[in-house]
Amino acid sequence: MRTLPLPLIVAALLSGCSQTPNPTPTPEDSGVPQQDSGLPPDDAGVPPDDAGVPPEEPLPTGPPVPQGPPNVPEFDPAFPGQTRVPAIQTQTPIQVTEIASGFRNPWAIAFLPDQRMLVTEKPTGSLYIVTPQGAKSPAVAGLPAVDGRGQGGLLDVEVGPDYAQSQLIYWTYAEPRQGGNGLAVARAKLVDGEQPRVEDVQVIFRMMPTLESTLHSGGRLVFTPDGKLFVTLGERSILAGRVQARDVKSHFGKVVRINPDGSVPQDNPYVNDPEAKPEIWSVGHRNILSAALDSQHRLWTVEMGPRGGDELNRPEAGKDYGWPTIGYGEEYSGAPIHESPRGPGMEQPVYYWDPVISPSGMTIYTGDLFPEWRNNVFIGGLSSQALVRLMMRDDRVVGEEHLLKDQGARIREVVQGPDGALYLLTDATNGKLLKVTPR
Ligand SMILES: [Ca+2]
Repeated sequence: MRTLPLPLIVAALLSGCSQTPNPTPTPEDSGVPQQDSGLPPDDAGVPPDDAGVPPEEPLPTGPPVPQGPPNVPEFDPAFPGQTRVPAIQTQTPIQVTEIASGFRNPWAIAFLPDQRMLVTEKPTGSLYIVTPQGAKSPAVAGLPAVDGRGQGGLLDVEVGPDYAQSQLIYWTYAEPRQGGNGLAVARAKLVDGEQPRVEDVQVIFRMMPTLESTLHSGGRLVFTPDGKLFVTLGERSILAGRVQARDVKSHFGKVVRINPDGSVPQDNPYVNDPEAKPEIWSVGHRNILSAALDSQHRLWTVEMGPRGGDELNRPEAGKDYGWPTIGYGEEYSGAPIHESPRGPGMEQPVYYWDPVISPSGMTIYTGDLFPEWRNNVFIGGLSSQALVRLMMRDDRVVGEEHLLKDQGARIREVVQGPDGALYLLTDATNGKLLKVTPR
């Protein structure tokens, strides 16, 4: 084996971490699914940074988290540890406190600098300001109408990186349009007070094309420290949308990267392709409902897959994540989707779940309240009714835990608060805002 001088090894490692634009052409004829996908669940996910499990500690061993048999046993993982890693158990006793309830299918939490929270309600299109003690404001006035059917509605919310100066907040929603609907990203100035409102609403991004579908809107927002904004976009679930997930002329099934004013960063991977939507960062996703950055500021996502095919990815610029051409899982009807879970020119997921967890929401823990959780990935689980915890090493999953099963709740959102606690939303007509601390 050839030995590289140390500087070359370092250079090679660094180049592997860089965001070099590297467009991967995506054939338009690929990935025609055999049938419509029916009614799927949702998606999301996020892994850790460079830290993870300290190298001197032994990796977890033993059986995986108890779960049913795989839906598609004929699909083998591409590498050891791509699914069903050993189960792990949190040692710190956990306390779950209800902060507030009465939210109609809440979707997202964002913390204001004074530790109050913005909370969105999906079907009603309402946004609330909630104190750490659970007092809820009247619905913030001035938000545009949403198409609140199905997986649409008011989705994510983020506080702008320059909020202290600008008071700008950002949100995603299913925008009613002539001929259908589509995800939009808006921003506005939040005006606080007895009756809070937003002013100067600007739509900074519109997912195109417009299509009539109530499913797979995507919608997670992630700001990066260099001032860019990632937006995750679903493929609308119906066949007419699914076939566009690897087509760079469409926003469906993509991660996009924009500036906070909606303009296109000039180092995006497809800016020099006249056929492509220039906002595109990565292609071939199904419905990403979880997204977060790691300590190296790299984006991680979890997407709602088909039956037996939820996947954790680390989307890189210009790469193709394969949907609907490759992937694990099958249609909810039981019909096959993919001939193979892998194929040339398409990325393998870091991890997949069969059966699915139905991911939504994601955070990578950096707090002090649970030292044993540091750099672990937390993902909300809808159908799995769990808070999914992943222990990572070297960008691979090495341990998995399904927390809070005793709550019997669909977990839509998980964020870390400024106090190091985890804050969750449950998906229900009487949805709750929960706080997780040591007991
Ligand atoms: Ca994939």
